[in-house]
Amino acid sequence: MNRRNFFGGAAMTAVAAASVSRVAMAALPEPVLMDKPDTAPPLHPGSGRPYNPVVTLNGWTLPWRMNNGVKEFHLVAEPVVREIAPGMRATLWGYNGQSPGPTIEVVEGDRLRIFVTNKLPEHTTMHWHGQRLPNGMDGVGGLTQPQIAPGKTFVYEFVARRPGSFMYHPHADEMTQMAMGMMGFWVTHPKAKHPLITEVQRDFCFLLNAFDIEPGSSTPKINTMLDFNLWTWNSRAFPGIDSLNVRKGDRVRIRIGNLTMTNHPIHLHGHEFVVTGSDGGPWPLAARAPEVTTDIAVGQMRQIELIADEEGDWAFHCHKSHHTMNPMGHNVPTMIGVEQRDLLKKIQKLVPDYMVMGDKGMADMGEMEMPLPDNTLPMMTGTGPYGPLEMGGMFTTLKVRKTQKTGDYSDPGWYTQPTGTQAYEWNGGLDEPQRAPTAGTDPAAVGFTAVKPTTHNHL
Ligand SMILES: [Cu+2]
Repeated sequence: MNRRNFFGGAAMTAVAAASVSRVAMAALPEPVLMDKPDTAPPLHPGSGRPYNPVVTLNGWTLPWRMNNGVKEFHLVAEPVVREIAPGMRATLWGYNGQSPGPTIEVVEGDRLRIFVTNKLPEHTTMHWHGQRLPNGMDGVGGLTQPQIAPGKTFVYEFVARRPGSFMYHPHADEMTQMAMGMMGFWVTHPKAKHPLITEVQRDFCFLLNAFDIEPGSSTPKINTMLDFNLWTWNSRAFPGIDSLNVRKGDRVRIRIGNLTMTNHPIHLHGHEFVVTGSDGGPWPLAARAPEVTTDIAVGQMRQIELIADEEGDWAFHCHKSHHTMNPMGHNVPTMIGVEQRDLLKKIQKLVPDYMVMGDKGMADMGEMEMPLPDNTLPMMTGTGPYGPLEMGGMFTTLKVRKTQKTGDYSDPGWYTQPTGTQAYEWNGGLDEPQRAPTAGTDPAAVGFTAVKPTTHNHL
């Protein structure tokens, strides 16, 4: 965080009361900027109503100031450089130094004033997705307000009327501005105990987004509709996405919003979870059921909750297998089972560096040391304690540890399985597997031990 511009809740109130004149207090809150893509620790409120803060995966929460009982935030729309994962940086548009912008956390009933300054080369607006607010604060350029021209600042004022998980994004040249990374998370905490909102020990949030950036370049192709090559969580791709680190027994909430152009079935290993709410608010108990995967459609938000009672490093990812890959060619023919060796000799006479790919599958890609163009990521990457993970994109892990301290979000490293609890290689003898005979063959003649026919056996 930029220290020069840092004003947390309590610090801000003290400064405002002690030394700042009424004129200065009436001016804009100085924008707080972030220069790193790391997961920031939770920002505990120093002023206003108390709440349990969220942790934004590879993101941060925007500090505010209190001004005569109104919470004031300042968002600056601007070009940013975002590290997608170590080795690749993207030229995006975002807010306050990053894409996505900072998470805004408020409490039900809070009176809000949000300054939005446009430092982009074109106009923009801000739409507060899912909020109950006066129509003129809804941020749809041309419909509810004039556009915010470059260099101008607009003010949005409303009361946070209902608790839940929301997001913000422009409603101006939307296709371009969202494809460039303009979005952010919003959490409205309940002001008191709520019958449908459980207290949790860990509360994570992130947005699903996607970019199409040609290897060797850094600016997204904004006209892409479906064929994106970077599937990201908060503009980070595996192995750039931090793990979600929790203590065994914690109740964990994960809030997810989808601002891509397709749906994402989000899947967690080793635990069941319940969808407890969406941008529509907390769900009635009768609408909740145990799941291990939940589909999040475009423009939707889901809150999932689980008790993290199984120790280990549990994969947490989008179940569309192409979304756990980094840049790849989708037009490459499948070569499984194709004998390429004779062809290889002929090609290598012309192109000595030519490599045969994928005659046994694509797993070799996970450890292949191929020269890449500048500024892109390997298609399958990441290394775990037992070798290449062969993943990319929308993939990370939920790390559950007995030893993780309350309030500690740091990465505990890789899990060591207790002796006797890991899959192992079989070194004993193996009989030839029995296979069903083809029709018209005498089972005895091919060594097949006939199973006594039952009503379900049509052999
Ligand atoms: Cu997906």
